[in-house]
Amino acid sequence: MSSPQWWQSAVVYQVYPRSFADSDGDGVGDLEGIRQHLDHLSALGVDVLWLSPVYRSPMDDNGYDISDYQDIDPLFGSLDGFDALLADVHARGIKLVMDLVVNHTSDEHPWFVESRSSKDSPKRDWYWWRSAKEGTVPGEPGSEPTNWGSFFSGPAWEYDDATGEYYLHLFSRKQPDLNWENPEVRQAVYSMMRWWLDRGVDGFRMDVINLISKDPALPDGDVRPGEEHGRLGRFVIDGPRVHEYLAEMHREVFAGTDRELLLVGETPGVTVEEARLYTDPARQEVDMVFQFEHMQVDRGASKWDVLPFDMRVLRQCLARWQEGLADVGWNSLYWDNHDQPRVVSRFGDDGPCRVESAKLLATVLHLQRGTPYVYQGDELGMTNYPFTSVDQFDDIESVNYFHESVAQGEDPQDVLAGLRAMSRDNSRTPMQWDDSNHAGFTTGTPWLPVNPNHVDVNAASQVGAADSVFEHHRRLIALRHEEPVVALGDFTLLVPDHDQLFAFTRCHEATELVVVANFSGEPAELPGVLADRCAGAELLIGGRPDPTLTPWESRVYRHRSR
Ligand code: TEU
Repeated sequence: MSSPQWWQSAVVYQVYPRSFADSDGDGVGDLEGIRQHLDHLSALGVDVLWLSPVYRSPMDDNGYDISDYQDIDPLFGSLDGFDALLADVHARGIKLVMDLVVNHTSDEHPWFVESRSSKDSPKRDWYWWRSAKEGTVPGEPGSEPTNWGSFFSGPAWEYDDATGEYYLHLFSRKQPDLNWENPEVRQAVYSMMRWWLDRGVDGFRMDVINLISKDPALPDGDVRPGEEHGRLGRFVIDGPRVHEYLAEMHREVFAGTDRELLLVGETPGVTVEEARLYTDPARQEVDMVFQFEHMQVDRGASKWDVLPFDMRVLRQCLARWQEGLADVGWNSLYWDNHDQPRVVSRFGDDGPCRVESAKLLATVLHLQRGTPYVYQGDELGMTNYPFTSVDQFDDIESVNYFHESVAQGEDPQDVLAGLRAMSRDNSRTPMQWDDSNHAGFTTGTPWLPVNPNHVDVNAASQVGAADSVFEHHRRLIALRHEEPVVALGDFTLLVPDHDQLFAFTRCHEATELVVVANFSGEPAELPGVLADRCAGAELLIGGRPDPTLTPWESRVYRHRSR
């Protein structure tokens, strides 16, 4: 990378508006609630606020189904309220990035309503309409144009009586896929993006942006044993025209602006090789992408089939991404977001070592090469929710999966165990502000239950408390701002075969950081090679330079003038 970019030394904080702070007592978070809690973000020291969708939406997928891209849903506030929030965020020197969901719209978006109205509609081709498979009866099970299964269970095609054709939806049936092959669709999206930039937003987190180009032949997918539908990944992930579309978007929307913007693509299924293409600055597509490989290290046959966590697999995966994007492109670093369970419960210890393991995870996250994303509550070490029944879930993916699996004869308790570990609702329970009723999130009834551990795990008890997870995050964020090696240094994995330690160096000019993390509930001796590496260095983060690391202890050493 020629000259450093502002986002290399930036930290992003993701807010899931439904669950952050409710200002009006309806049990759902809103824009005014976010505005009232900006002190929290300033105290943490983050540079960018990414807002999950707040647009007008029927909320089938909590706002990832948009029916008006240029309005705010009344549940969250209004455009005026949005402008007020943006002004306050900017006044604090923080940027605001919007979620951009343009692989699909809501089925209630006027574009789709028109498209669905007749085969001759001028917007018919804005979505993927196809007739039933040849020789089948339209509308009957098995007549879908392809055998693809949707990410949210069931077929990826929905039959529409009005015109006797099917439309494609990779996600819920209320999220029809836009047809990016049609240049009018692309222009409509770009024009909407320019409208938001003109309003003052500082970039976009682009939802499933690597799914926008489909193989136009729409071939059937492989059906794995025990599965009802075919896999569609090969035909929609990193599809044939995706780089062309992103380069066009860049030219049409971002070229010529001298503003500091952040463009981050969410790219499930992306490989290192593809990520280099998306994020190579010379290609002018996006600044960085979210890869998913490290979110699959504990995954068996499906996302609900949870394997025991093995740090060595995680370490190898992350190191591969560090090395793969070392000379070209850039990494987004994340453990959590609104689609993942809580990392302390997943890769750490949400029992006795919750605080230590949350700090270790923060250390390893913030000090890799890339831009860190902190999801609301990560900075407090929030944990998974102790779900006991399917009625406690709200998420469409979780609920559909439960019913489909049970209908296929699976034991409801087994299905529930998978949901308890992996459901997206684990990270969507309300933000834990204090130990009061509903954790200070709402004065009403929260839309999802508050984790009972809010009496111990909350912001009020951590902000300003020396040994807290919050202060640890604050420290790491400040270090990135003060010390160029954090943003710019090379990454080298150390002791790659060690069973407990995840250790690496970051080097830039005359400075070297050595990061050592004991990813286990047992003490770990510092091996000779690491002890040598740390000898004579300043212990920047961590209690004592003992030869033994305590369970889940992490340390950061710094050498000057190496
Ligand atoms: O997620 C896309 C994605 O690939 C997954 O994380 C997905 O949500 C699911 O967990 C697959 O098992 C994005 C959004 O982040 C998610 O909230 C939306 O539901 C989805 O796109 C559709 O817009």
